[in-house]
Amino acid sequence: MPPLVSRRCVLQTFALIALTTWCEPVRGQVDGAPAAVTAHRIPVVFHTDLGTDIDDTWALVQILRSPELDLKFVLTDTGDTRYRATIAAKLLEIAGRSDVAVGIGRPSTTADQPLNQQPWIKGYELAHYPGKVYDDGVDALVEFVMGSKEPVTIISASAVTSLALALDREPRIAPKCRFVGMHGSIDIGYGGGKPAAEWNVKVDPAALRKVLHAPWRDVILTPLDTCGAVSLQGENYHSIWCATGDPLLRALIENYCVFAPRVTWMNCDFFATRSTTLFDCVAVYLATSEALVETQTMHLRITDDGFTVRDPANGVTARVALRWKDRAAFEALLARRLLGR
Ligand SMILES: [Ca+2]
Repeated sequence: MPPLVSRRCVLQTFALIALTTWCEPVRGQVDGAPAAVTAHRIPVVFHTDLGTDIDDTWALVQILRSPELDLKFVLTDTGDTRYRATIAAKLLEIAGRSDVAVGIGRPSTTADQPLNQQPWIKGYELAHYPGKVYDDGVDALVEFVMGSKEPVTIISASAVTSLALALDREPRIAPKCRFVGMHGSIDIGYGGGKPAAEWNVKVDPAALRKVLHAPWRDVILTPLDTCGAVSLQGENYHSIWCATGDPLLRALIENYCVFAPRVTWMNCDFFATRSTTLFDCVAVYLATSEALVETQTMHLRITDDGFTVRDPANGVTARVALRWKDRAAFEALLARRLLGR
């Protein structure tokens, strides 16, 4: 038996045991409503490639559990966008949030995008989602933004092919939105290494160039320099792993258990004790606060091979969360948020 198959079998068995012998249920919040509702909640679009890496799933739950944010619309992007929309719809339905519209972005075949959460949506029909599903998610996004009475925050956790398309169809969406993105790598790359061609840039650099040049109300990015260092471990993770009485967190951990044996770019044999890197969760945080990061206004050039390099003369202006003031505080906050505390 090839080693990869063997590893997958062991992990699948472990994941199945974990799912069936989970910790005691934790009582408490059992729906998707935030723990507290602030006076003004920010209308949010979540732009996502949910279903390849698992961090988008964490980020979607984080949005649903952030009392400052009012999720209105999910737009899927890159690869099999219908598959991604199906995961979003099933999660939203479990959260009791089928008031959120789901838009299917433009599908693409340009990058290898494994469907690591496919078993979780087996038997779930997107057509049966009680909320709105738009086959042309790009048009629906434009319509939503143009019809919004107040500014919208786009939390982008994906390559931006469909957002660039939306700007082509209706450039006036930009001044109505704030753009918060998980994109780039300035001084630090994956695993703390040297600057890298970050995935969300590398998949479609021309689209990101177009998006960053648009006249948004504000642009703030979390590159790998900040988001690449975040994960939940110890009690922060354990409390979520054990929250089996909470349907949304249970769905999150189910997805993680499905993902772990299938992911090909790491040996995810640690899923019972910690999360993977939660890149996209930092973008969600930046939509609510910047208190725990140091930001810098920078001029960035997007290279054709997916790098984001400083270029004071010709770069596009963006605010960048370049360093943490207190990453541990963020991770503790993230755990509390996910738990609805
Ligand atoms: Ca993502």
